[in-house]
Amino acid sequence: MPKRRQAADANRRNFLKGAGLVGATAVAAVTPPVGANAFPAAPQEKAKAALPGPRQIAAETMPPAGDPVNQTTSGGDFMADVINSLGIEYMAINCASSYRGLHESIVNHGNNKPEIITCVHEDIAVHMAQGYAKIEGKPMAMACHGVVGLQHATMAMYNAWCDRVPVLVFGGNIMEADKRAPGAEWLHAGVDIGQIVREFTKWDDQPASLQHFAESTVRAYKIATTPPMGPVFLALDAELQENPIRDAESLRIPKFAPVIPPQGDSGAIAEAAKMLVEAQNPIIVCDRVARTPAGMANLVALAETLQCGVIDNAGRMNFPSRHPLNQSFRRTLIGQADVILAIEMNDLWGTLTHFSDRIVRKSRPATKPDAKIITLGVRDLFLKSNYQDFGRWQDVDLDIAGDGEASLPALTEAVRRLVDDGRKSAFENRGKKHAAAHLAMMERSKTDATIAWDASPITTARMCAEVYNQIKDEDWSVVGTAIRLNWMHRLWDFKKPYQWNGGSGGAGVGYNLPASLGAALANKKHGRFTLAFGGDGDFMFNPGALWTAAHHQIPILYIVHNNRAYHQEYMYLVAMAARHGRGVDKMDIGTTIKNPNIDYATVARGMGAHGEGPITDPKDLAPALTRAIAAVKAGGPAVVDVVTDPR
Ligand SMILES: Cc1ncc(C[n+]2csc(CCOP(=O)(O)OP(=O)(O)O)c2C)c(N)n1
Ligand SMILES: [Mg+2]
Repeated sequence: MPKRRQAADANRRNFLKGAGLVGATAVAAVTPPVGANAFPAAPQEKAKAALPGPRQIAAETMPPAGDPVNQTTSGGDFMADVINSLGIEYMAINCASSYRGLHESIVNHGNNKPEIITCVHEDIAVHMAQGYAKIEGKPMAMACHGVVGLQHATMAMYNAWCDRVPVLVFGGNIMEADKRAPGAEWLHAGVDIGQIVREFTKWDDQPASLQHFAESTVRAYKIATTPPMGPVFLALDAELQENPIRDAESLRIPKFAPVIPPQGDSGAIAEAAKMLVEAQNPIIVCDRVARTPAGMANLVALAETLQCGVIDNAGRMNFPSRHPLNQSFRRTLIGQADVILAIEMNDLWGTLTHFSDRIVRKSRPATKPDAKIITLGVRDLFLKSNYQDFGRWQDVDLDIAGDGEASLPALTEAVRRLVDDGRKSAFENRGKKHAAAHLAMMERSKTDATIAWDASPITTARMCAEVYNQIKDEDWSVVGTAIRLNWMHRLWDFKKPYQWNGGSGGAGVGYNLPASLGAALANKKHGRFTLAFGGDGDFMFNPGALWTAAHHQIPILYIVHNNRAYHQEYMYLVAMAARHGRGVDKMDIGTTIKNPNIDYATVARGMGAHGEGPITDPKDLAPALTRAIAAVKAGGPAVVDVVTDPR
């Protein structure tokens, strides 16, 4: 028997003897004499309490000091050093033996740095990283188990891919077949596990040595954070993690220098400036301009110099919601524009087209036939073939490859140089018209929001207004929320770079709750108040994220917009039925989440979070929010279930 096993065996036998469970004395101790109460039950209870728990068993499996198998180094230690060299704060994981070497190194050698965030599903871990990166401006890591954990991680990786967000995904694997234990280690290993996610990652590798790991991790970080950004994947060989380091002196952690994003060609920028300055009705449309806090300031500077309207698709916190030039809710301007500048657009064709599929699929341009279209962005610099997230082809007149945020100052300067006094006053007049229209839009929104104000269940407008009323004086950040809940952008005062972090990217449901949590994790150290709204359907994909929030004490106010349905899909079904004139009385089948109704507050409490609701009467909403906000301020998650549909 190997020395380690012998020692453990002896330890355990001694332990059992000591606990009175073996040998003659033990029998005497735990067996009361017949018919007597002389021996109380205490010795038995004591014995039960002393049964070996996981810590005891773990202690027994430690090799005795001086054992030849005792390792003083492991590849995992070096891997942890490499990961820490990149300043990665968190690693979200669902634990697994295929990366046990790295896991142990992080917690012991790295003293839990990066900090491990325990997740109950890999989809939660990746979505957390997606939400985090869009607030913190840098990636965090996640780790998962071979082919099975990675398969769970895929949809969140797809959302991050479509959203152009950097996430570092590590997946354990056992490359050498002769090293795999029978059973699960074979079931969870693959020849090329990166193949599972290759079509929606920017880069992947399976390092075969520690130096290879170091270089590939730094390379992966660099590729992930170079616009257009995206998730990357590294397979971690188990032997590499677990075995001693053989050639420590030859190992080197590579130096990371961030790539400076490319600016658009200066001639093309000058041409764009000329077209914009000479236009009568220029308009800016944008989606993912702001990468850093400078992004919003740069866009504001260009819009103010041109005094032109901005239509923001809100993939990032691009433009202040109450800026007079914000025309996001006046999309008719697209049809009036003679020059359209489209910056970092995700779906340009979709934005410049009227499309309907309610009766039959049909479309027509939203633009004037002679409108000139300029694009600026990195969207087309990195594409893949299978997944069709690039959207439909759009004809354009001037196509500038360059990072939007980085190129804006040069474009603004080029515009400024062309603005003479005559143009300046014409621009100011244009700006005044936009400002008046913006104000009118705000006033109309306020009036619209009062429609059915006292209705029960609660309108989404009232829900948003009640929430804003209670958080507006906090240093708030609303994250991970579907943009189609547009009352916030119509009414709230978004003006700081972290007050919004866009949507899911890939419209894969299950994003809102875990991604909000990742953003809340990033906001925590800045002392910001994080809140999010998520659908009931979305909530049920990943309710376990709340346990992570409670366990790691991540403060977040999470409002469940509970319409007891997959309402978007309900509406699609209604449209199908309308095509055939078949009536809509069966549309609940397969589209609703009722009978029984889910009690989200109870689910939340079961996960260790504060829970309020279900709230159907609008009068009950304000006090529930007050209690929930107090719970968030005490440091944890709180859920408020707001019922918005009678169903
Ligand atoms: C992973 C995934 N499954 C299914 C869908 C189809 N889908 C789109 S919206 C939606 C409803 C989501 O429900 P909820 O979060 O409650 O939002 P609601 O539409 O009710 O506002 C569904 C199921 C999807 N986009 N992604
Ligand atoms: Mg719903």
